[in-house]
Amino acid sequence: MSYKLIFPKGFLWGTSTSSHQVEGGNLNDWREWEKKNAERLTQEAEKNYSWLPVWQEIKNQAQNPENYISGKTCDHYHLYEKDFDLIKSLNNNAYRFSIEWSRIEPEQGKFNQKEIEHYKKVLLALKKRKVVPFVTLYHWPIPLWLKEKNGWLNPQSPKYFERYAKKVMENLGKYADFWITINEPLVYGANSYLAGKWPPQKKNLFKIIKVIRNLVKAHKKAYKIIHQLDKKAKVSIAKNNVYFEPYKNKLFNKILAKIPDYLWNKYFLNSIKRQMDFIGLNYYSHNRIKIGWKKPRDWFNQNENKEVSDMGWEIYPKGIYRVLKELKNYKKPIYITENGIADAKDKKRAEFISQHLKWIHKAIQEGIDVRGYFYWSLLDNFEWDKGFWPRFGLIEIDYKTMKRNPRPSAFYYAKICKENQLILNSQF
Ligand code: IFM
Repeated sequence: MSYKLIFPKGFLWGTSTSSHQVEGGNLNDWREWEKKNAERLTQEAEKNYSWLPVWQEIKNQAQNPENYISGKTCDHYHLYEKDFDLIKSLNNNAYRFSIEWSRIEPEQGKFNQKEIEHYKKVLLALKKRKVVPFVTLYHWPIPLWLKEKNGWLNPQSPKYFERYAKKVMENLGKYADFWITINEPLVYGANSYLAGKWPPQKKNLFKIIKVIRNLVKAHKKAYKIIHQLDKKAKVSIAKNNVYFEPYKNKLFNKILAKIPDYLWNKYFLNSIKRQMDFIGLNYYSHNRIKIGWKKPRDWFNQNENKEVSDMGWEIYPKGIYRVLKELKNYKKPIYITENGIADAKDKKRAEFISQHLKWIHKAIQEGIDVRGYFYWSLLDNFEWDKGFWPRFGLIEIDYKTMKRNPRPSAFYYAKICKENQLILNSQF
């Protein structure tokens, strides 16, 4: 017996990417950092990844410095038309991508018209294929001039961002309705200013607080200017929320779980709740909360995880439902702007997608206004400090030839997109 889960009419079905991860040839703080840190990351690979079930398969790549240099990545900058043909052939009706700030404003206050034209062509290429664009303005790397000025620690940074957003809107505003100002502000802040893992590798509580505050201000300013320039624009952020599960459902852990839930899931959204027209949700996994110190590598509790991705993240589809239930309180439409799995062999991806969609559908049935789903990612791409070995793509990339090869799960997802429904063999 099979069960049909039908999604609301007009539901958006898409995939997501970000500029630095797929375009190639960017000149920003990440590119500089990669060059300086590739050797170190190679040396640390065994310590960082030998606990992963896929270690034997990835170790050569993870111990090669080239893995950590984004370089041309997927060359999406030049091959976007080809990629959009694939999107179309896979029945997607939406696509989320980011504009690279360092291309648009390579020097402070000087804008590169040629690069603006590039993104105009990108947007027109989507329009031609009737694909709805979701445009992210900022997905982590910053221009070099801003890096020199202390990046997001600079009190002027929200103003700089506002000026950049204004320029983009003046030139590209009429080609898109959905705008995401900032991708995953907390993930960025935590890795760059608290864990010391990403550029500029700070470990300082005061700095992360400052950065997050500046990101809140930057969003608010951008929200205002976008609306001034386009009344019908829909603006938000893409927020990575985690389901913080109280370990063994114990009372103490339930109370404890409220702390990360507030700080990680709610603080930023609460701060901008009057400046968001929808919620962009990025969901990947959950985390069990219990008392006791954990080494960073235990943060995903791999000892208790049942099924994991290549990166060791537990596959926990019910978490998306839990997170959605909480987001209901904001009374805004929700788009899942990212959800995906690193799975080089493509053995788990189709099931990952269907199980998450099953829980999303349940949330919709219970009155939560979810209007779209974007799988992360369209293409295999550069996974930040981990480099190229994690493979999130529905489409496999051969980085030597740049050949695109849709995986079986891409066709599975294409069928769901086409029919606007998911067919399951068993009920809940
Ligand atoms: O690749 C990242 C993306 O840049 C932001 N969200 C999570 C993805 C997978 O780690």
